[in-house]
Amino acid sequence: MTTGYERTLVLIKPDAVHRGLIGEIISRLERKGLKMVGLKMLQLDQQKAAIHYAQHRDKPFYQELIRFITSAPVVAMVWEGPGAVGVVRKAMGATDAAQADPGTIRGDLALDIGHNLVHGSESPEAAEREVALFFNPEELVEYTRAVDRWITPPR
Ligand code: DAT
Ligand code: MG
Repeated sequence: MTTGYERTLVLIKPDAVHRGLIGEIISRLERKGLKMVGLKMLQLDQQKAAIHYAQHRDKPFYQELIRFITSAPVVAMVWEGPGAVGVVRKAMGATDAAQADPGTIRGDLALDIGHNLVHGSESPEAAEREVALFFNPEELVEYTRAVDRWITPPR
C-alpha cells in the first residue's frame, strides 16, 4: 500500500441489500476514487456480530442492532486511499440518517438511525481490527490502476 494511504472496512448492511442499493453504494465509493481491495458477501453469525459491535454492548439499542445486522447478508469490503477512513465516514453521513447531510449515502437514501445502510470504520485502529475480523490477508488484493495518476497524482 502506498505510504500515507489507509484501508477501511465498509459493510453494506441488510437494509441496503434488501433494498437493492449494493451497486449504488459501491458506485459512490468507486466514483470518489477509492480503490476496492477486498469484497465478499456473508451473513454474520451472533459471535462475529458481537465482536464487530463490542463497543456498543451496553447500549440500549444493542440487542436490536445484533438482530438487524445478523438478519440478512451483508457485503463486506475493504477500500483503500489517502485518508480512506475519514473519506468513507464523510461519504456515509451522520449515524441518524434523518439528520445526515444531502449528498451522503445516508442523507440521500435513508431515514432511520437503525436502518442506515452502511458501516464504515471509525479510526485507522478500528479499521485494522475490523478488516482482520472480516478478511484473511490473502483475500486482500494489491493492484495498480492506470487512472490513479488522474485521481491521486504523485507529488
Ligand atoms: P456509526 O454506524 O455511524 O459508526 P455507531 O458506531 O455509533 O454509528 O453505532 C453503530 C450502529 O448502531 C449505527 O450504525 C446504528 C445503530 N445505532 C447507533 N445509535 C443508535 C440509537 N441511538 N438507536 C438505534 N440504533 C442506533
Ligand atoms: Mg461506528
